[in-house]
Amino acid sequence: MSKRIWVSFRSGVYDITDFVGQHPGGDKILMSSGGALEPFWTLFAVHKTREVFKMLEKYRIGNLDSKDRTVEKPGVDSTPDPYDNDPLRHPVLRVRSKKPFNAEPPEELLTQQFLTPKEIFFVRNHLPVPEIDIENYTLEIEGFGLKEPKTLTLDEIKKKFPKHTVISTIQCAGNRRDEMNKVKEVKGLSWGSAAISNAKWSGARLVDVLQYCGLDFDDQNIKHVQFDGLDFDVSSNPYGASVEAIKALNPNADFLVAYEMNDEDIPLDHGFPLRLIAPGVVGARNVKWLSRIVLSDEESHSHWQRKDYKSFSPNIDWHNVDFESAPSIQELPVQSAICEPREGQLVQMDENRNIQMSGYAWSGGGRKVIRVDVSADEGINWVTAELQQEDSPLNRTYSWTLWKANIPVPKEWKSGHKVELVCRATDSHYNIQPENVRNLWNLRGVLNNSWHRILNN
Ligand code: MTE
Ligand code: MO
Repeated sequence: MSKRIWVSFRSGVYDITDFVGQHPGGDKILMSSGGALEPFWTLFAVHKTREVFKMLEKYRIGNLDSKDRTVEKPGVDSTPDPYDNDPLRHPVLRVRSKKPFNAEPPEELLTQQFLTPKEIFFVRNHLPVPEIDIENYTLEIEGFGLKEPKTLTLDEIKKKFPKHTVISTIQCAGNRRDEMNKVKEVKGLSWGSAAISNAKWSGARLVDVLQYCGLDFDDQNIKHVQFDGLDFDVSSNPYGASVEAIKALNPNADFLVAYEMNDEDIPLDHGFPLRLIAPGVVGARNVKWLSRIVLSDEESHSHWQRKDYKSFSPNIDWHNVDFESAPSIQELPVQSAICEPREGQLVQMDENRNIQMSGYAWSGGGRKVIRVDVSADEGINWVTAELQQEDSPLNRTYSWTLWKANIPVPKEWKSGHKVELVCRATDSHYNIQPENVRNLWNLRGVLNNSWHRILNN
Protein backbone atom coordinates (compact mmCIF):
# COMPACT_ATOMS: atom_id res chain seq x y z
CA MET A 1 0.00 0.00 0.00
CA SER A 2 1.34 3.45 -0.83
CA LYS A 3 1.77 5.96 1.96
CA ARG A 4 -1.26 8.21 2.58
CA ILE A 5 -0.87 11.88 3.45
CA TRP A 6 -3.03 13.32 6.21
CA VAL A 7 -3.34 16.69 7.94
CA SER A 8 -5.50 18.08 10.70
CA PHE A 9 -7.48 21.30 10.84
CA ARG A 10 -9.39 22.34 13.97
CA SER A 11 -10.96 19.06 15.08
CA GLY A 12 -10.93 17.32 11.70
CA VAL A 13 -8.46 14.88 10.18
CA TYR A 14 -8.17 14.90 6.39
CA ASP A 15 -6.60 12.51 3.93
CA ILE A 16 -5.28 14.82 1.23
CA THR A 17 -3.31 12.26 -0.77
CA ASP A 18 -5.50 12.71 -3.83
CA PHE A 19 -5.43 16.50 -3.61
CA VAL A 20 -1.65 17.00 -3.48
CA GLY A 21 -1.27 16.97 -7.26
CA GLN A 22 -3.89 19.73 -7.63
CA HIS A 23 -2.53 22.05 -4.94
CA PRO A 24 -1.88 25.45 -6.56
CA GLY A 25 1.17 25.92 -4.33
CA GLY A 26 2.71 22.65 -5.56
CA ASP A 27 4.33 20.21 -3.19
CA LYS A 28 4.78 22.85 -0.46
CA ILE A 29 1.60 21.34 0.95
CA LEU A 30 3.67 18.37 2.05
CA MET A 31 5.34 20.47 4.73
CA SER A 32 2.17 20.22 6.81
CA SER A 33 1.87 16.46 6.33
CA GLY A 34 1.17 14.55 9.53
CA GLY A 35 0.36 17.69 11.52
CA ALA A 36 -1.90 20.70 11.87
CA LEU A 37 -2.66 23.04 8.98
CA GLU A 38 -3.23 26.11 11.17
CA PRO A 39 0.38 27.31 11.45
CA PHE A 40 0.79 27.10 7.68
CA TRP A 41 -2.45 28.87 6.94
CA THR A 42 -1.47 31.67 9.28
CA LEU A 43 1.61 32.08 7.15
CA PHE A 44 -0.22 31.77 3.84
CA ALA A 45 -3.50 33.51 4.60
CA VAL A 46 -4.88 32.92 1.06
CA HIS A 47 -6.23 29.63 2.42
CA LYS A 48 -8.66 31.19 4.83
CA THR A 49 -11.67 31.33 2.51
CA ARG A 50 -14.97 29.43 2.47
CA GLU A 51 -14.07 27.76 -0.83
CA VAL A 52 -10.96 26.29 0.68
CA PHE A 53 -12.77 25.12 3.82
CA LYS A 54 -15.47 23.48 1.67
CA MET A 55 -12.91 21.75 -0.52
CA LEU A 56 -11.04 20.46 2.51
CA GLU A 57 -14.27 18.99 3.97
CA LYS A 58 -14.41 16.55 1.04
CA TYR A 59 -11.29 14.86 2.36
CA ARG A 60 -12.33 14.44 5.99
CA ILE A 61 -11.63 10.96 7.32
CA GLY A 62 -12.20 11.48 11.03
CA ASN A 63 -11.82 13.65 14.09
CA LEU A 64 -9.02 14.35 16.51
CA ASP A 65 -9.25 13.04 20.02
CA SER A 66 -9.98 16.01 22.30
CA LYS A 67 -6.66 15.64 24.14
CA ASP A 68 -4.78 16.20 20.87
CA ARG A 69 -6.53 19.43 20.02
CA THR A 70 -4.59 21.70 22.28
CA VAL A 71 -0.86 22.18 22.18
CA GLU A 72 0.57 20.30 25.10
CA LYS A 73 2.95 22.08 27.44
CA PRO A 74 6.18 20.17 27.87
CA GLY A 75 6.41 18.73 31.37
CA VAL A 76 8.46 20.75 33.84
CA ASP A 77 10.71 18.97 36.27
CA SER A 78 12.06 20.43 39.50
CA THR A 79 15.22 22.05 38.11
CA PRO A 80 14.35 25.23 36.24
CA ASP A 81 15.45 24.97 32.64
CA PRO A 82 17.08 28.22 31.47
CA TYR A 83 15.30 27.63 28.18
CA ASP A 84 11.84 27.74 29.76
CA ASN A 85 11.46 31.30 28.57
CA ASP A 86 12.04 30.40 24.93
CA PRO A 87 8.98 31.17 22.79
CA LEU A 88 6.99 28.69 20.68
CA ARG A 89 8.30 28.43 17.15
CA HIS A 90 6.72 27.72 13.79
CA PRO A 91 6.80 24.01 12.91
CA VAL A 92 8.06 24.64 9.38
CA LEU A 93 11.46 25.83 10.68
CA ARG A 94 14.29 23.33 10.28
CA VAL A 95 15.74 23.03 13.72
CA ARG A 96 19.56 22.84 13.80
CA SER A 97 19.80 22.92 17.57
CA LYS A 98 17.07 23.08 20.22
CA LYS A 99 18.96 24.52 23.19
CA PRO A 100 20.08 27.09 22.29
CA PHE A 101 17.51 27.37 19.56
CA ASN A 102 18.82 27.61 16.01
CA ALA A 103 16.70 27.08 12.94
CA GLU A 104 16.35 28.02 9.31
CA PRO A 105 13.32 27.99 7.00
CA PRO A 106 13.06 25.65 4.02
CA GLU A 107 14.82 27.45 1.14
CA GLU A 108 11.79 27.19 -1.11
CA LEU A 109 9.75 29.27 1.35
CA LEU A 110 12.49 31.80 2.00
CA THR A 111 12.30 33.59 -1.33
CA GLN A 112 8.51 33.50 -1.73
CA GLN A 113 8.41 37.08 -0.46
CA PHE A 114 10.77 40.05 -0.35
CA LEU A 115 10.34 40.63 3.40
CA THR A 116 10.70 37.44 5.40
CA PRO A 117 7.65 36.87 7.66
CA LYS A 118 8.53 36.67 11.35
CA GLU A 119 7.38 33.04 11.57
CA ILE A 120 10.09 31.81 9.21
CA PHE A 121 12.91 34.33 9.83
CA PHE A 122 15.96 32.21 10.68
CA VAL A 123 16.93 32.13 14.36
CA ARG A 124 20.47 32.12 15.70
CA ASN A 125 20.66 32.08 19.49
CA HIS A 126 23.85 31.33 21.37
CA LEU A 127 22.16 31.28 24.76
CA PRO A 128 18.71 30.97 26.31
CA VAL A 129 16.23 33.67 25.35
CA PRO A 130 16.29 36.14 28.27
CA GLU A 131 13.28 36.96 30.37
CA ILE A 132 12.27 40.54 29.62
CA ASP A 133 10.91 42.82 32.31
CA ILE A 134 9.31 45.26 29.93
CA GLU A 135 8.23 47.75 32.64
CA ASN A 136 11.79 48.25 33.81
CA TYR A 137 13.62 47.83 30.53
CA THR A 138 16.39 50.37 29.98
CA LEU A 139 19.29 50.99 27.66
CA GLU A 140 22.55 52.08 29.28
CA ILE A 141 25.01 54.23 27.34
CA GLU A 142 28.51 54.90 28.61
CA GLY A 143 32.16 55.36 27.72
CA PHE A 144 34.43 57.90 26.05
CA GLY A 145 32.97 61.13 24.74
CA LEU A 146 30.20 61.28 27.35
CA LYS A 147 30.25 63.47 30.44
CA GLU A 148 28.38 60.77 32.34
CA PRO A 149 26.65 57.48 31.64
CA LYS A 150 23.05 57.78 30.48
CA THR A 151 20.02 55.56 30.89
CA LEU A 152 17.11 55.67 28.49
CA THR A 153 13.78 53.95 28.91
CA LEU A 154 12.07 52.12 26.09
CA ASP A 155 9.43 54.79 25.97
CA GLU A 156 12.07 57.50 25.58
CA ILE A 157 13.65 55.64 22.68
CA LYS A 158 10.30 55.33 20.98
CA LYS A 159 9.18 58.91 21.59
CA LYS A 160 12.25 61.16 21.65
CA PHE A 161 13.67 60.31 18.25
CA PRO A 162 12.35 60.29 14.70
CA LYS A 163 11.40 56.78 13.64
CA HIS A 164 13.77 55.63 10.94
CA THR A 165 13.27 52.57 8.73
CA VAL A 166 15.81 50.38 6.94
CA ILE A 167 15.32 47.15 5.04
CA SER A 168 18.26 45.09 6.16
CA THR A 169 19.22 41.49 5.49
CA ILE A 170 20.68 39.53 8.36
CA GLN A 171 22.99 36.69 7.44
CA CYS A 172 24.92 34.44 9.79
CA ALA A 173 28.61 34.07 8.92
CA GLY A 174 27.98 30.32 9.10
CA ASN A 175 25.35 30.33 6.34
CA ARG A 176 26.06 27.42 3.93
CA ARG A 177 28.42 25.76 6.40
CA ASP A 178 27.17 22.28 5.43
CA GLU A 179 28.86 22.56 2.03
CA MET A 180 32.17 23.43 3.68
CA ASN A 181 31.78 20.59 6.13
CA LYS A 182 31.65 18.17 3.19
CA VAL A 183 35.15 19.24 2.11
CA LYS A 184 36.55 18.52 5.57
CA GLU A 185 34.89 18.62 8.94
CA VAL A 186 34.47 22.06 10.50
CA LYS A 187 33.39 22.99 14.01
CA GLY A 188 30.09 24.79 14.02
CA LEU A 189 26.37 24.52 13.83
CA SER A 190 25.13 22.82 10.71
CA TRP A 191 23.50 25.34 8.34
CA GLY A 192 22.03 24.92 4.88
CA SER A 193 21.66 28.01 2.72
CA ALA A 194 18.85 29.72 4.65
CA ALA A 195 20.71 31.21 7.63
CA ILE A 196 19.74 34.52 6.08
CA SER A 197 16.52 36.55 6.09
CA ASN A 198 15.35 40.01 5.13
CA ALA A 199 13.17 42.38 7.15
CA LYS A 200 12.08 45.97 7.46
CA TRP A 201 13.44 47.35 10.73
CA SER A 202 12.33 50.56 12.41
CA GLY A 203 13.63 52.45 15.39
CA ALA A 204 15.83 55.33 16.48
CA ARG A 205 19.05 56.01 14.63
CA LEU A 206 22.04 55.13 16.79
CA VAL A 207 23.61 58.53 16.04
CA ASP A 208 20.45 60.39 17.12
CA VAL A 209 20.42 58.53 20.44
CA LEU A 210 24.10 59.26 21.03
CA GLN A 211 23.75 62.88 20.10
CA TYR A 212 20.89 63.23 22.59
CA CYS A 213 23.20 61.75 25.25
CA GLY A 214 25.63 64.57 24.49
CA LEU A 215 28.31 62.49 22.83
CA ASP A 216 31.42 64.27 21.60
CA PHE A 217 31.72 62.51 18.25
CA ASP A 218 35.26 63.89 17.83
CA ASP A 219 36.63 62.18 20.91
CA GLN A 220 39.66 60.35 19.50
CA ASN A 221 39.44 57.59 22.09
CA ILE A 222 36.32 56.21 20.48
CA LYS A 223 37.50 53.42 18.19
CA HIS A 224 34.80 50.81 18.69
CA VAL A 225 31.17 50.81 19.71
CA GLN A 226 30.31 47.82 21.88
CA PHE A 227 26.85 46.36 22.32
CA ASP A 228 25.65 43.95 25.03
CA GLY A 229 22.54 41.79 25.07
CA LEU A 230 20.49 40.59 28.02
CA ASP A 231 21.31 36.94 27.43
CA PHE A 232 24.06 35.61 29.68
CA ASP A 233 26.38 32.62 29.53
CA VAL A 234 27.15 30.35 32.50
CA SER A 235 29.88 32.71 33.71
CA SER A 236 27.36 35.59 33.66
CA ASN A 237 28.91 37.27 30.63
CA PRO A 238 26.36 38.76 28.28
CA TYR A 239 26.33 38.09 24.55
CA GLY A 240 28.25 41.02 23.13
CA ALA A 241 29.78 42.40 19.96
CA SER A 242 31.34 45.56 18.61
CA VAL A 243 31.65 47.47 15.36
CA GLU A 244 34.32 50.00 14.37
CA ALA A 245 33.24 53.49 15.41
CA ILE A 246 34.00 54.94 12.01
CA LYS A 247 31.24 52.75 10.65
CA ALA A 248 28.70 52.71 13.49
CA LEU A 249 28.82 56.48 14.01
CA ASN A 250 28.44 57.34 10.34
CA PRO A 251 24.86 58.58 9.87
CA ASN A 252 24.82 57.15 6.32
CA ALA A 253 25.49 53.68 7.73
CA ASP A 254 21.94 53.69 9.10
CA PHE A 255 22.60 51.87 12.38
CA LEU A 256 19.38 51.52 14.32
CA VAL A 257 18.31 50.89 17.86
CA ALA A 258 15.33 49.04 16.44
CA TYR A 259 12.03 48.27 18.15
CA GLU A 260 10.02 47.07 15.13
CA MET A 261 10.44 44.29 12.62
CA ASN A 262 8.09 44.34 9.61
CA ASP A 263 5.94 47.03 11.32
CA GLU A 264 5.33 45.06 14.51
CA ASP A 265 7.15 44.73 17.83
CA ILE A 266 10.29 42.66 17.31
CA PRO A 267 9.48 39.01 18.19
CA LEU A 268 11.15 37.58 21.28
CA ASP A 269 13.51 35.35 19.27
CA HIS A 270 14.73 38.33 17.26
CA GLY A 271 15.56 40.65 20.15
CA PHE A 272 12.38 42.07 21.73
CA PRO A 273 12.13 44.85 22.73
CA LEU A 274 15.32 46.41 21.31
CA ARG A 275 17.91 45.18 18.90
CA LEU A 276 20.86 46.76 17.18
CA ILE A 277 20.52 46.79 13.43
CA ALA A 278 23.97 47.08 11.87
CA PRO A 279 23.11 47.15 8.15
CA GLY A 280 25.56 45.37 5.87
CA VAL A 281 27.37 43.85 8.84
CA VAL A 282 27.50 40.13 9.74
CA GLY A 283 24.54 38.84 11.78
CA ALA A 284 26.68 38.33 14.89
CA ARG A 285 27.04 42.09 15.44
CA ASN A 286 23.29 42.76 15.22
CA VAL A 287 22.91 42.35 18.98
CA LYS A 288 19.48 41.26 20.20
CA TRP A 289 17.87 42.18 23.56
CA LEU A 290 20.12 45.25 23.55
CA SER A 291 20.84 46.56 27.04
CA ARG A 292 24.13 48.47 26.93
CA ILE A 293 26.19 50.53 24.49
CA VAL A 294 29.81 51.35 25.31
CA LEU A 295 31.96 53.85 23.40
CA SER A 296 35.39 52.31 23.74
CA ASP A 297 38.97 52.31 22.55
CA GLU A 298 38.85 48.52 22.13
CA GLU A 299 36.70 45.80 20.71
CA SER A 300 34.12 44.00 22.80
CA HIS A 301 35.71 41.38 25.05
CA SER A 302 32.94 38.96 24.21
CA HIS A 303 33.91 35.45 23.18
CA TRP A 304 31.96 35.92 19.95
CA GLN A 305 33.95 39.02 19.04
CA ARG A 306 37.43 37.75 19.87
CA LYS A 307 37.41 33.95 19.78
CA ASP A 308 34.85 33.26 17.13
CA TYR A 309 33.46 34.75 13.88
CA LYS A 310 36.92 34.99 12.34
CA SER A 311 38.33 33.19 9.34
CA PHE A 312 41.72 31.63 8.64
CA SER A 313 43.65 29.90 5.88
CA PRO A 314 42.81 26.26 5.11
CA ASN A 315 46.14 25.29 6.71
CA ILE A 316 45.13 26.54 10.12
CA ASP A 317 43.40 24.04 12.36
CA TRP A 318 42.52 23.85 16.05
CA HIS A 319 46.05 22.91 17.20
CA ASN A 320 47.67 26.01 15.69
CA VAL A 321 44.97 28.65 15.52
CA ASP A 322 45.67 32.06 17.03
CA PHE A 323 42.39 33.93 17.18
CA GLU A 324 44.16 37.23 17.84
CA SER A 325 45.91 37.04 14.48
CA ALA A 326 42.75 37.69 12.47
CA PRO A 327 40.32 40.61 12.49
CA SER A 328 36.73 40.02 13.50
CA ILE A 329 34.34 39.49 10.61
CA GLN A 330 32.36 42.66 9.94
CA GLU A 331 31.01 43.32 6.44
CA LEU A 332 30.17 40.13 4.58
CA PRO A 333 31.31 39.18 1.08
CA VAL A 334 28.99 38.89 -1.93
CA GLN A 335 26.66 35.90 -1.68
CA SER A 336 23.88 34.15 -3.58
CA ALA A 337 22.03 30.85 -3.48
CA ILE A 338 19.53 28.87 -5.48
CA CYS A 339 16.30 28.32 -3.55
CA GLU A 340 14.36 26.57 -6.31
CA PRO A 341 14.71 23.95 -7.61
CA ARG A 342 15.96 22.03 -4.60
CA GLU A 343 18.88 19.62 -4.54
CA GLY A 344 17.85 16.18 -5.79
CA GLN A 345 14.51 17.36 -7.14
CA LEU A 346 13.44 16.01 -10.50
CA VAL A 347 14.09 18.73 -13.08
CA GLN A 348 10.88 20.27 -14.39
CA MET A 349 11.44 21.59 -17.91
CA ASP A 350 8.97 23.83 -19.67
CA GLU A 351 8.03 23.33 -23.36
CA ASN A 352 11.14 25.28 -24.43
CA ARG A 353 13.43 22.98 -22.45
CA ASN A 354 14.04 25.64 -19.82
CA ILE A 355 14.43 25.12 -16.09
CA GLN A 356 13.10 27.88 -13.86
CA MET A 357 15.50 28.88 -11.13
CA SER A 358 15.10 31.37 -8.31
CA GLY A 359 17.00 32.45 -5.24
CA TYR A 360 18.54 35.32 -3.32
CA ALA A 361 21.70 37.42 -3.58
CA TRP A 362 23.21 39.91 -1.19
CA SER A 363 26.45 41.68 -0.36
CA GLY A 364 27.72 43.29 2.83
CA GLY A 365 28.72 46.89 3.46
CA GLY A 366 25.77 48.34 1.53
CA ARG A 367 27.11 47.02 -1.78
CA LYS A 368 24.29 46.39 -4.21
CA VAL A 369 24.00 43.21 -6.22
CA ILE A 370 24.38 44.29 -9.83
CA ARG A 371 24.14 40.90 -11.55
CA VAL A 372 23.32 37.25 -10.91
CA ASP A 373 24.46 34.62 -13.43
CA VAL A 374 23.25 31.03 -13.60
CA SER A 375 24.69 28.09 -15.49
CA ALA A 376 23.70 24.50 -16.19
CA ASP A 377 27.05 23.42 -17.67
CA GLU A 378 29.74 24.10 -15.06
CA GLY A 379 29.99 27.76 -15.96
CA ILE A 380 30.72 27.47 -19.69
CA ASN A 381 27.49 29.23 -20.61
CA TRP A 382 25.72 31.70 -18.35
CA VAL A 383 22.25 33.20 -18.31
CA THR A 384 21.76 36.53 -16.55
CA ALA A 385 18.93 36.46 -14.02
CA GLU A 386 16.13 38.96 -13.64
CA LEU A 387 16.50 40.89 -10.38
CA GLN A 388 13.94 42.09 -7.85
CA GLN A 389 15.52 44.69 -5.60
CA GLU A 390 15.04 47.89 -3.68
CA ASP A 391 15.49 51.21 -5.34
CA SER A 392 18.38 52.23 -3.09
CA PRO A 393 21.73 53.86 -3.82
CA LEU A 394 24.61 51.57 -4.89
CA ASN A 395 26.51 51.75 -1.63
CA ARG A 396 23.56 51.96 0.73
CA THR A 397 21.77 48.79 -0.27
CA TYR A 398 21.23 46.71 2.82
CA SER A 399 18.43 44.52 1.58
CA TRP A 400 18.83 41.37 -0.43
CA THR A 401 17.98 40.94 -4.11
CA LEU A 402 15.68 38.17 -5.21
CA TRP A 403 16.29 36.71 -8.65
CA LYS A 404 14.68 34.45 -11.22
CA ALA A 405 16.14 32.88 -14.34
CA ASN A 406 15.11 30.50 -17.11
CA ILE A 407 18.02 28.36 -18.08
CA PRO A 408 18.02 26.13 -21.18
CA VAL A 409 18.84 22.53 -20.39
CA PRO A 410 22.04 21.35 -22.11
CA LYS A 411 21.17 19.71 -25.50
CA GLU A 412 22.73 16.36 -24.71
CA TRP A 413 20.75 16.14 -21.46
CA LYS A 414 18.19 13.34 -21.25
CA SER A 415 15.72 12.58 -18.53
CA GLY A 416 17.45 10.76 -15.69
CA HIS A 417 20.84 12.43 -16.25
CA LYS A 418 22.18 14.56 -13.49
CA VAL A 419 22.40 18.27 -14.14
CA GLU A 420 24.33 20.68 -11.93
CA LEU A 421 22.86 24.15 -11.64
CA VAL A 422 25.03 26.95 -10.32
CA CYS A 423 24.55 30.61 -9.48
CA ARG A 424 26.90 33.44 -8.63
CA ALA A 425 26.40 37.12 -7.93
CA THR A 426 28.47 40.25 -8.60
CA ASP A 427 28.20 43.34 -6.39
CA SER A 428 28.59 47.05 -7.05
CA HIS A 429 32.34 46.86 -6.37
CA TYR A 430 32.56 44.10 -9.00
CA ASN A 431 33.34 41.55 -6.33
CA ILE A 432 32.25 38.17 -7.64
CA GLN A 433 31.71 34.89 -5.78
CA PRO A 434 34.60 32.41 -5.90
CA GLU A 435 34.12 29.17 -7.80
CA ASN A 436 34.96 26.53 -5.22
CA VAL A 437 34.24 26.00 -1.57
CA ARG A 438 37.39 23.86 -1.23
CA ASN A 439 39.70 26.88 -1.32
CA LEU A 440 37.61 28.73 1.24
CA TRP A 441 37.73 26.03 3.90
CA ASN A 442 38.36 27.34 7.41
CA LEU A 443 38.11 25.62 10.77
CA ARG A 444 34.93 27.41 11.86
CA GLY A 445 33.19 26.93 8.54
CA VAL A 446 32.36 30.59 8.07
CA LEU A 447 32.11 32.82 5.00
CA ASN A 448 31.19 30.21 2.45
CA ASN A 449 30.23 32.36 -0.51
CA SER A 450 31.35 30.01 -3.27
CA TRP A 451 29.14 29.45 -6.33
CA HIS A 452 26.03 27.74 -5.07
CA ARG A 453 25.58 24.35 -6.73
CA ILE A 454 22.50 22.17 -6.90
CA LEU A 455 22.58 18.68 -8.34
CA ASN A 456 19.35 17.53 -9.97
CA ASN A 457 18.02 14.56 -11.82
N1 MTE B 1 22.33 38.82 19.99
C1 MTE B 1 22.26 38.24 21.20
N2 MTE B 1 21.98 39.01 22.26
N3 MTE B 1 22.47 36.90 21.36
C2 MTE B 1 22.76 36.10 20.29
O1 MTE B 1 22.94 34.88 20.45
N4 MTE B 1 23.20 35.97 17.87
C3 MTE B 1 23.80 36.75 16.79
C4 MTE B 1 22.98 37.99 16.49
N5 MTE B 1 22.65 38.70 17.70
C5 MTE B 1 22.87 36.69 19.00
C6 MTE B 1 22.60 38.08 18.90
C7 MTE B 1 24.01 36.01 15.56
S1 MTE B 1 25.39 35.05 15.46
C8 MTE B 1 23.21 36.18 14.46
S2 MTE B 1 23.55 35.41 13.00
C9 MTE B 1 22.00 37.02 14.53
O2 MTE B 1 21.79 37.57 15.83
C10 MTE B 1 20.77 36.22 14.17
O3 MTE B 1 19.63 37.01 14.24
P1 MTE B 1 18.20 36.34 14.21
O4 MTE B 1 18.15 35.26 15.25
O5 MTE B 1 17.22 37.44 14.44
O6 MTE B 1 18.05 35.76 12.83
MO1 MO C 1 25.67 34.17 13.38
